[in-house]
Amino acid sequence: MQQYLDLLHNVLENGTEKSDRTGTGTISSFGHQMKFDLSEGFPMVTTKRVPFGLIKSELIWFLKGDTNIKYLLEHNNHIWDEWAFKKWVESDEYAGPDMTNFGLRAQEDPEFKLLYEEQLAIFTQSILEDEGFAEKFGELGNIYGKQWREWRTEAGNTIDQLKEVIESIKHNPDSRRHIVTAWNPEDIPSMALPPCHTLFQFYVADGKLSCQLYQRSGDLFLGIPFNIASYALLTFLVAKECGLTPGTFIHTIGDAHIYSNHLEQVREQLTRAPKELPTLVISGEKDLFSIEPEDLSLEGYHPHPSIKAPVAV
Ligand code: THF
Repeated sequence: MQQYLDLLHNVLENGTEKSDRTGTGTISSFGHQMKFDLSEGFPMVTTKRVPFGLIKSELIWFLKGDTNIKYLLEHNNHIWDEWAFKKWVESDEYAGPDMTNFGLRAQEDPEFKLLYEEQLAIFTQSILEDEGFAEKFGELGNIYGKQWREWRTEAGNTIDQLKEVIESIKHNPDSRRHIVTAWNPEDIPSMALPPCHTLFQFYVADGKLSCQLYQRSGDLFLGIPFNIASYALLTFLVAKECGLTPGTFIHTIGDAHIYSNHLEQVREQLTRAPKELPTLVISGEKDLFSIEPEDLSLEGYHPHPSIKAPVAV
C-alpha cells in the first residue's frame, strides 16, 4: 500500500489549501491515480486498522440496491448515519433541540457534542424500531444502490446496470462498454450526498478482470481506504461470478483532499511502515446478488492500531 502513503505524502506536501462544502477546510490536489495488482493480495491499508466488517456490509447494501440506512444499522454499521440524520433534523417533523450545522459544532463544543450524540442515538433507535419512521427517514434518496440496480428510464422502466454489465462481461468480454454510472444528473438534488465514486468500468484480458473507478472527490484519510477495499472486493466478487481471475484495480481521483482536522493523524500514519497484505476468502458458492457478510473474510490482516478522526458532514 505504498502508493496510498505516497499519495498522502504528495497531497500533504504539494496540495493547496481550499475551503469546502462542510466548512472544515482541506489541503487538496486534483487528478491522481493508484494501481493495485490484485494478485499480490487484498489492498487493505495496513498503516492503521480499517474495519473490513463495515466495508463488506456497505458493499452488500449497494449490491442489494438498498438506499435505506436500516440495513446498515442492523449490521452495526454507522458510516452513513450523519447523512440520514441531516435530512431528519432539517425536516418539518423534527421537534428536538436545534441541530443546525451539527458536524462542525460537535467538534468545537463538547456540550453540544453530547446533545448531538443523544439525538443521533434516539434517531438510529427509531429507525431500528419503527418501520414507518425508517421508511421515511432512513432513506438517503437515489444514491448508489438505486442507480446501480434500478436506474429509472424516461419510459417508466428501470435498468439494472450491474446485472447488464455482468452479462456483457460473460458474453462479450472484449467490449469497451462495461460501465456502471451512479452519476444521474436528474437525481442529484434529491440525494443526501451526490455520489463520490461516480463511474466504474471493467476490462477483460488474458482471463483477468480489471476495474477502474473514477472518484470525483476523495477524503484521503477516512474515505479512500474504504473505497479501495470496497472496489477491490467488488472486483473479486464480479470476477468469481464471471469465472475470471482478479486483475488490477485502478483508482482515479479528481479532488484528492486531506481535511484540516486529519493532519495529525496523517502525519502519524506516515511514520508507520506498511505490513504484508491480507488475503480475501469467499466461502460458499452463492452468486453475487445473494452473498452475505458472513461469507466474506480476510486472512492475515495484521495492521497497525486504528487512528480515530472526525468525519466531515
Ligand atoms: N463524507 C466524508 N467526509 N468522507 C467520506 O469518506 C465519505 N464517504 C461516505 C460518504 N460520505 C463521506 C461514507 N463513508 C467512515 C468511513 C467511511 C465513510 C464514512 C465514515 C469512518 O468514519 N471510518 C472510521 C471508522 C468508523 C467506525 O468504526 O464506525 C475509520 O476509522 O475508518 C465516502 O465513501
